[in-house]
Amino acid sequence: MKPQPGPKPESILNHPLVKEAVADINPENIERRSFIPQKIKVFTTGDSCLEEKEEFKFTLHKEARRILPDIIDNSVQKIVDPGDSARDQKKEFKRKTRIGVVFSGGPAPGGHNVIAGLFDAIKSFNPDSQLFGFLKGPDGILESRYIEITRDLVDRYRNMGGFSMIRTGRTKIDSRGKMDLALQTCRNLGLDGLVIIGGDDSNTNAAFLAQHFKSSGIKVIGVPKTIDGDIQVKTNDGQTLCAISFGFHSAARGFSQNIASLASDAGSTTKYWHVCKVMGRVASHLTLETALQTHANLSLIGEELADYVNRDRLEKAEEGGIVDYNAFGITLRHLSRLICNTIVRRAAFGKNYGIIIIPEGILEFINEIQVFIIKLNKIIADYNHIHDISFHLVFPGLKDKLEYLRHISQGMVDNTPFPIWNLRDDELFNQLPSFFQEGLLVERDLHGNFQFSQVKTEKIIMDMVKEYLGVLKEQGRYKIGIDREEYKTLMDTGNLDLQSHAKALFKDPLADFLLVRESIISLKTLKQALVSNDLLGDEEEIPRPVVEIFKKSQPEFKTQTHFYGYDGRGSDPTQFDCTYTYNLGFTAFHLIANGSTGQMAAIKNLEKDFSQWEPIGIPIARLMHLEERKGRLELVMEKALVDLDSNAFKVFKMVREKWVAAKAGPDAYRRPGPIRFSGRTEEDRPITLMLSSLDG
Ligand code: FBP
Repeated sequence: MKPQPGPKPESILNHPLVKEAVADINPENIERRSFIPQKIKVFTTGDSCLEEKEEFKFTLHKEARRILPDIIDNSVQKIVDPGDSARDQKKEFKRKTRIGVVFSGGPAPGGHNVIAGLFDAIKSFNPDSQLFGFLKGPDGILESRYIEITRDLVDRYRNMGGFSMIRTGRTKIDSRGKMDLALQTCRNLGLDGLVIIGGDDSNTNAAFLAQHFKSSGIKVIGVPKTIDGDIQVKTNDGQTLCAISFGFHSAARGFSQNIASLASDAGSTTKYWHVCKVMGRVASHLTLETALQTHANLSLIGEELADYVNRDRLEKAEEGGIVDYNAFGITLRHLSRLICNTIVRRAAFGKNYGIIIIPEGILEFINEIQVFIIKLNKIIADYNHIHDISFHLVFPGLKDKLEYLRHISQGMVDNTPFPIWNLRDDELFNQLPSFFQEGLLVERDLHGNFQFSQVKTEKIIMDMVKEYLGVLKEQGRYKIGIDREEYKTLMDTGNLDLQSHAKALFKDPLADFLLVRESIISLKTLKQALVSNDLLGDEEEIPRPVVEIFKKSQPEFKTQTHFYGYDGRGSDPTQFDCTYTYNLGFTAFHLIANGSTGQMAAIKNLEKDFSQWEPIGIPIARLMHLEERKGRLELVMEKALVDLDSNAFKVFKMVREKWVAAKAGPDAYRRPGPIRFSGRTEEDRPITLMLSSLDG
């Protein structure tokens, strides 16, 4: 039969199925965009007023009082229903308002919903009110590049990941000149308020702008964004006001889904250790959450490692009546030993595979490396400052940079008796592999932060692990345990006596997983063991099944490395982040409408059920401390690190041995599944938050 002609090439694109197949959106996106998150009750009743919550206290930094005098006395403000009698007097809400919004720093899922919340709030009081989005981050403010945000635009991005609606950037508005420019743009636009959606540095910027804008009457409000989860606010007496920044949950879920899939691959092929570096510039919150989500075999928490004490070393020193300061804090070498320990223990039960999670910022917690980072920060910043030209422009290659460091160490640049980079630093630095030296010298970001994402941390650690495993293998201490049943089956094929051979070959001949004796590390030593146990004559060949068993016991350590960061940062938000951010948008609007400035919009009780959420404003100036930036101490909002006393960490510590699964039987991996929109398929808040809600 003659084949029927298909549709003509030009008309095939009009076929409904083809149209659907090549469309830019799919049913999941449509469902996402049409989802309207729940609003906190106070936002459903109309206008609001603020309750000053003087009872929440913080330790003030005197530098903050000096630099931010007009906002330092702000208190925590709770957004409450004014009650029917007061409602009509709140004309401010109905007034035609103009607000500007900007994304600052790395993307975090949920950002578009902050804008959607702001938009819905502003329009609900007066449809003529306007929202403007500054393009490509703070540069948009400085260069007066913005768009008016319309309903169409908002509807396209509701509940969708990324920051692509108005894009983002990392420029810091850090000089008087830049602040004047920013003020001019906001004045020209006739803004009543500016909302800065960003991380710790951007919220710091929001406070500085609030101070600078104070007399103009333009309000500045920050919104806690960052997947890193390091914006968390507690009062002096430990009450949680902001449990986590937005985007954290979605990013952690995105990473966890990928890591869980790797676990399933690893458990199937049993040949790779998957090494997963997970974002988080400094704090290990994302690693902790991902560990709880996936039950990876080994998850390193930087904050715990910083607290590390080498007990053996300490005891030895105490016996000798001395103090060994090197016993405190962890070194790269010691860290690699800890990782090897887990690998060797699992191998003993036939599991020469697994999952390791390494936080991106782990180097910050390793003494020897942290010292290098701080010293290099200062050297680079001083150079830029003194010469008014970028260090990286003048010394583009590694060789040039190393040469400059050598000059410093020899006192040729700074001839004080204590140069910041001494001969010992130079010697130690030169022992590092060049890829790692390059990483440590990488250009700092615009806020002066070390760019951990640019360093192959996992490579330096895993190279040391591989080297030490090689030593352990030579010493016969790294071996794969043989399943007893497998041993029996193999020996039966050669009609060999099980018990006498087991006695000669294995450490514990009665164990379920049989470990070949440490002394047997080659075919030669294997033969010696058989001969000395009268199981083989000098001239005889080793029986094939025994050779097979020996080969099976010899591990080959193979790794695959993965970096999880940009993918999770761009993922679509979870329902938790959708709802959280939508309400943050409302919070930011209500703070501005009530005349607040220098506050960070936040939701109290986020770690609890939605019915208990409370919108508040937190005084940013009161969260500041001094931190090293660009080689100098600067006033910035304090980052929250993993709290080793939190329930989340304590639970992790108590159950992690189970996840190592160094025993017979299956692994304990958990599959959290993808971020979905329909059905009850994901938990309603991060696991770390759920556990923290149990904190006293
Ligand atoms: P923010 O603090 O701006 O939210 O960014 C966090 C982060 O995603 C870190 O986890 C990561 O180290 C860094 O950004 C990477 O930045 P870049 O986009 O410059 O590569």
